[in-house]
Amino acid sequence: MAPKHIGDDARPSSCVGARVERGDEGAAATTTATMTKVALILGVTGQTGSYLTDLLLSKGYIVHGLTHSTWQNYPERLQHIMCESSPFRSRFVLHQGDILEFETLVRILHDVKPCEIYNLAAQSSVHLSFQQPLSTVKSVGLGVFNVIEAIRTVNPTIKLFQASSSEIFGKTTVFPQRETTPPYPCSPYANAKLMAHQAVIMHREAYGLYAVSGILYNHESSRRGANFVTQKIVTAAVRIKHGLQQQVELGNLNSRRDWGHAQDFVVCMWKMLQLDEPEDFIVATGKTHTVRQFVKFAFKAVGIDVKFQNSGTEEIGINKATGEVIVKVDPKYFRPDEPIQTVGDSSKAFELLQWQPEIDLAQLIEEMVTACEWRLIHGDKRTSTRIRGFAG
Ligand code: F7E
Repeated sequence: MAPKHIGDDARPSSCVGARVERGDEGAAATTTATMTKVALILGVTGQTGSYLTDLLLSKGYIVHGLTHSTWQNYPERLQHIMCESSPFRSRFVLHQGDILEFETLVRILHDVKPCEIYNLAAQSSVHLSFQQPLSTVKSVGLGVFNVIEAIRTVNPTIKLFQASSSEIFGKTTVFPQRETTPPYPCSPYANAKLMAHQAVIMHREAYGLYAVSGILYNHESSRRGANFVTQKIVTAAVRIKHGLQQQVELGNLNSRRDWGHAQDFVVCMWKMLQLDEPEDFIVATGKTHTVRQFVKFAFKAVGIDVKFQNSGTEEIGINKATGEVIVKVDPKYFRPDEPIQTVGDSSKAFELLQWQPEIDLAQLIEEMVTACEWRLIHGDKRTSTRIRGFAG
């Protein structure tokens, strides 16, 4: 499928790096010309891709994004960039295609000449990976081989960021996990992510590529997809508050996750590509909470106190003020297996990148609730609410 370009006039003729040093013969002076950096984001229409786009545009980059989705209008999460009034529109180009199509990747790399590629493209639901293991392994595991081969074919100096996942640690008994913690994946998604993770290391060591993995822990925001537990809970809390829904059914309430904000995580991803030597990093908050705690916090944020009683599949959450059952457990949301707890130690990122998350869980929930309220009032369009605005 031929890639479709929106905003074709923004396509640059070249991009090899941020700065070019030129010796000025005769004048004995050196002129420093700054060239605009060009990045390619694979999986640009997802939550993380959209925040990364905001960040890179705010840093002056020309950003090309690849999405496999077909779209009628603008993708919702990129609407604030692609609308007529956006000052960033001329520096953003959207391409349509799949990372599993090698020819498409090679053609785009030839056309666009990126200096940085961020691979965020893949099926990202752990739950769905149990139902669709092969397609998950293809997009998550094989996709990165295609990207690396395209880089090797077109320009091996392109820097690659690969979105790895805390899911690779799976059933580890090491808490918190570090870059050196042995993996123990327990889902098709996690196995595929581990394959991609190892592929990055292997190609880096074998061919000297600048290819790195950020081991990303759960990262959420108002732009999170509805099928992930944080957005599901926040949306239910807001709808229950407004009388639009009576209760929410959830799966494993005991599961503990290290939840950060996607807007913080993209900063770390970018920093990872600015080093001289390629390194993998844990990207996490270091704090972990149960799904049950998240439920309590989210309902509290809309003014509802929840009390839990019973256990296992009989567990229920009750609105303390009214006595109504507003949370139930439905085993259909259980997974055949999953990590009991994820919590990451990102001290390496702090030491080498001076990165640490700035948005805590309370702020994250508040932002998600505000955005959800906004969507309820203004129809179902996703808001681009941000805590610290980058763009738009
Ligand atoms: O589940 C439990 C569920 O689907 C979080 C992806 O970005 O982060 C994400 O994967 C926890 C799990 O995210 C429901 O069992 C309970 O323990 O929001 P989630 P995830 O599976 O942790 C990692 C780092 C990634 O790499 C992934 O791409 O919540 N849970 N009840 C539920 N989860 C869902 N979805 N729905 C429920 O009703």
